[in-house]
Amino acid sequence: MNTNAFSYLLPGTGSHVASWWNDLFSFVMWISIFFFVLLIGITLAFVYKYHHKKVDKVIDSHGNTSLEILWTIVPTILVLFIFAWGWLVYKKMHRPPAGSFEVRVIGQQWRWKFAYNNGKNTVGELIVPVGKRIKLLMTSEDVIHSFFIPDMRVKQDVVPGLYTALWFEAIKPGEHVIYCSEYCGGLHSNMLATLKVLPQDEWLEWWRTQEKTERDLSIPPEKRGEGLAAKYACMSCHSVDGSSLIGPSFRNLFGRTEKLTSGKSALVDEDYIRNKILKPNSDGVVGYPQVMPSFQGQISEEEIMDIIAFIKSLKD
Ligand code: HEC
Ligand SMILES: [Cu+2]
Repeated sequence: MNTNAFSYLLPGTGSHVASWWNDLFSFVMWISIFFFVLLIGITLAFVYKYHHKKVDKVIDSHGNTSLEILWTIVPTILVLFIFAWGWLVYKKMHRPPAGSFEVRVIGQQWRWKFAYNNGKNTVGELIVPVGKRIKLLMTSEDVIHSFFIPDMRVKQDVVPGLYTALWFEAIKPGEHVIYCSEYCGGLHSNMLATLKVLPQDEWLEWWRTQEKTERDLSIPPEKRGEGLAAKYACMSCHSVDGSSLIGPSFRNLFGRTEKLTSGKSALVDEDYIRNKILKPNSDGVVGYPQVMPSFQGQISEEEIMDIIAFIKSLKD
């Protein structure tokens, strides 16, 4: 879509608002370049023209009214013009148009959760159809975050106890990165998500497929658990190969005795894992930050059992 001489300075262009924004940006850039060249050019020309080897008499100058009026009026008009243009683009990007498709966004240290009107939920992935106005209604469970999709040129604070909103309309299918752009704690930089823009028919198919509530019993539980650990993003903090990421590795975890921050020790059994998933910050493993989020209310007992089976299977 719409490219200009300064595209290489800008993120991708995912919406009409983004391309209007690009136009304004390049207008400001061209003006800056024009005046840079003009002013430096005049300065250099005068340096040359009035060099002391050429001119030995100092000219006594006391200002020039018409010049002063010119260089007051021209920049004033330009700046007001830029303001008006910026205001129009800002108005369009700021207010969600009526009839937009609504998705609720919940920020939590350190991930983005999305809730759709038909009961679907996703973590770390916002899935929308192309060519539809999407309104995001946003709040936070803990601290102030900021929801930022550079390719759409939209950014908005996400505040606990308050709803804020933003909107965009994607112009082509594809993927865009979503950032948290407000420092929100130790793992702020991990707080990424993906905006997936699907063609309308593909999106409808995704929208209509019922989330499997029945577990697929033809798959062994540890395999189901592996899928769930990926779905709930456990794997962004826990490895399966023995290496420590943000949390301890799942390899050879089951049956181990852990030292806890309270000074007690605990045997890693089924109950310990279940408790950790539901109430992680009560008493953590020594040597790790207490940053694991609670999955209370999001994960079912069956799913917890499958994840336990998965962790149990990771034994040498
Ligand atoms: C944001 C990172 C993060 C995510 C996501 C996360 N954890 Fe954790 N987890 C940790 C950290 C850090 C610890 C160690 C501190 C503690 O015990 O609270 C931990 C500890 C654990 C422990 C105890 C490990 C031990 O050595 O005793 C288990 C079990 C566990 N997590 C399971 C899970 C499961 C299952 C999920 C997904 C449903 C998950 N975690 C998601 C960060 C995370
Ligand atoms: Cu954040």
